[in-house]
Amino acid sequence: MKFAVSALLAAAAVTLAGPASAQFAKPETAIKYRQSVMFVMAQHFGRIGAMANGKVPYDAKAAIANAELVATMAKLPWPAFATDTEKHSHEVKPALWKEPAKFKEHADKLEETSGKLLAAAKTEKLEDLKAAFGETARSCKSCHDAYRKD
Ligand code: ASC
Repeated sequence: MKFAVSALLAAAAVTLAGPASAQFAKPETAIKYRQSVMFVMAQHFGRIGAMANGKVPYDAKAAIANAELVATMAKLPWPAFATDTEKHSHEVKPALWKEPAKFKEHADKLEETSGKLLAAAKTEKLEDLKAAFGETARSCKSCHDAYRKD
């Protein structure tokens, strides 16, 4: 299992450095894919945030269902930041392609924190959910601050 996970991570790292054609029909498809993933992830993350911030009543089952989706979506965007999407990307700072190791640290951090978010949701304790939501939100923000133009 450990081997399978590291093999997958190694494959992801290689894909990130390569062209979109490794997985997508064309660079524009990769961009649409990663934006769609981020959009869906934000919807489900936002539903957890609404509970964490007391805007909607805490519902442990809904929190778990949304956290499962966030944790799954968090694994998906990275190969879609393929090198040949750079010249089509108007929303990304060029630093992303100049420092792939740093970008991968951010990606790994989101996968880690969203995994913790799911574990926290499963404790069915609102306090755990709040803390893990905050930690995950900080990992979203630090990557956006580093690489997203706005
Ligand atoms: C969201 C969303 C983001 C992050 C970020 C966290 O729900 O759309 O980009 O959380 O705001 O700081």
